[in-house]
Amino acid sequence: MLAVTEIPTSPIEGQKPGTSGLRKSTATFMGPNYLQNFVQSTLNALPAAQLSGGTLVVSGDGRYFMPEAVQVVIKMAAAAGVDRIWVGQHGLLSTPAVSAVIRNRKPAEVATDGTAVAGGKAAFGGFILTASHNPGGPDGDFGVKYNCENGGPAPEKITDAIFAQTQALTTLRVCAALPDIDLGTPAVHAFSDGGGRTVVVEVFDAAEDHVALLRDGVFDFGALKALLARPDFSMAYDCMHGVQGPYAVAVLQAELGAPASACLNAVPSPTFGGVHADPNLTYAEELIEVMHVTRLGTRAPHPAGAPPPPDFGAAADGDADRNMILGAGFFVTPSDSVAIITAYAERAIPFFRQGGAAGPRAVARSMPTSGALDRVAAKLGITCFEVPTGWKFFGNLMDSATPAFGGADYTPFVCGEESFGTGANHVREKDGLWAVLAWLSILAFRNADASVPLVSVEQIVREHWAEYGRNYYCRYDYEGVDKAGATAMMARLVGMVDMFNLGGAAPLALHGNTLVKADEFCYTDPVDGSVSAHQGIRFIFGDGSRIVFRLSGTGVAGATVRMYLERYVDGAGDLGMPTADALATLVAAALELSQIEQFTGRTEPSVIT
Ligand code: VG1
Ligand code: CO
Repeated sequence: MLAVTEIPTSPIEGQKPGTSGLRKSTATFMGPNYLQNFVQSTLNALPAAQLSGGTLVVSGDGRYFMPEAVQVVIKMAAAAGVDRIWVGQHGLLSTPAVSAVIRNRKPAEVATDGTAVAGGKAAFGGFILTASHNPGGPDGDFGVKYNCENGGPAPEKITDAIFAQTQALTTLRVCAALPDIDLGTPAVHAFSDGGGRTVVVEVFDAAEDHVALLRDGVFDFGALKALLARPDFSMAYDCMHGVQGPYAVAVLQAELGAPASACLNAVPSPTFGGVHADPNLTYAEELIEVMHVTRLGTRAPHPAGAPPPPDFGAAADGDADRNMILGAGFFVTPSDSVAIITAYAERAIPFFRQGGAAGPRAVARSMPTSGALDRVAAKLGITCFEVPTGWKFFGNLMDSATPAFGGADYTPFVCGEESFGTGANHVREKDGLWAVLAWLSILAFRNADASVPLVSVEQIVREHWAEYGRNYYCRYDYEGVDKAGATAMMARLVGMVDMFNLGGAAPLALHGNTLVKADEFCYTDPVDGSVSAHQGIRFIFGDGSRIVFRLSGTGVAGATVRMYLERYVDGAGDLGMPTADALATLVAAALELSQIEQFTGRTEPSVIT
């Protein structure tokens, strides 16, 4: 039953992991050996000592083709020497839950048929079958992320090794006789070859590890329960038909007593119900309507006779690592969200008081994320790291205190990205549910006295701006543009950066603003010294405003240009402008600077958020 079948194959072009995993159209992934080649290349890139007798996680976000892909990975992992394979029920695990499972789950000791299967190890890594915020379904995208033993996304040295394997692959190795596993029911399946080797496949409740971690190690569920019990408080969490549904139901309804109406679209669907499960102002259409927020993040007019919107709203992406936070008629930018969570962390979230800690010891944000977090860090007197886009760069900072690095201990730690990703070192992924519970914790902290009217999300954010100033912020995405045009545009911008730094006249239409710095962001990891170059082009102006350009590393068709805009106004300035007005001059400068219309043919971005 565990005999290994060798199947000849040949390299497939373009299997280079991007910002987070390999993403291609579903049709591409379903093509001959496409998934198999990538899985084999990943296994080949891992140390043999880890694979042999080791434990591996495989699950995904429920998208089309995922159940079949889970079975493929199980058979290939067994052939690579893995003795335990862990799968969430129905093949589901959110990305942060995979991280929690890798870090915390203990192996079962008895199989469902009574066979003793003691002696298993904790997991050394996991395959997450998801294209994350990309659309799903037969006409959408599929993807594979690989996470390492710390529970975090594979760093560049591993993804480079995987890519090298894809280019030289000759053989697939499969335990072809292993039956397909019934993923519908939690059970421990043991398969023996009669010669002393047993392979164990454990199917378990998808939510249990992650929920236990959040409940017992991070938040005060009692305080959250009290908030949700207030008759003047209501909330809506849009799971967008992705994998967050089972977790949102387990936490909000089962643990915290919220009504079923608090969870929208909470049953995972292979096509995400036909919506694009990306929690932003463009794609989370249903939620922004419920919350009375417009596509530009402003307050929508209250429809006559309609009930008031809930006090708190949130949305998740397909694999549930992202979050969008809304108040009634109010949008919280992800950059503000991570700053505000940090400001309240010590007071509102027990995790940040563990072991005598007085709040986070350090924070980090991706380069394009606004500087709102830096201001909170300065006030707290802690370091704020600026890393390239992509969660993998946060992991080393969180693990810095391990003996291998012998460095400073930066934990507890908060980090975030402008792209609706927020998290802490309780896992090594961004964690949408964590962000929602962090915001509920802030609300619970501010609203502990039920006899006083509710302090709203909007009030909390406005108070924060009054104290720290406001980083007006938005991002324009030009999705699926012609790749050659986008590349030429970026090359021209690099040329302008060079010219500026050589002291040449900056040929820039700056609308009255002075350019003080221009560069291509290059990051040297302070923990292991690894260097990541070409991480985005920055133009920084005299008043601290920034324009940043990057090409997406997660898009599938053509290229996606991201243009990030930021302007800081201090607490005494005008904090109440609509974002579009506050950034109008900067947007005009960015469009002229980049000539994006000439290069891509697009007059409008596809997403503004
Ligand atoms: C985007 C975001 C980035 C995020 C990445 C993965 O990458 O900008 O901040 O970490 O998606 O998110 P890019 O290269 O397209 O800009 V997920 O939720 O899709 O894993
Ligand atoms: Co995601």
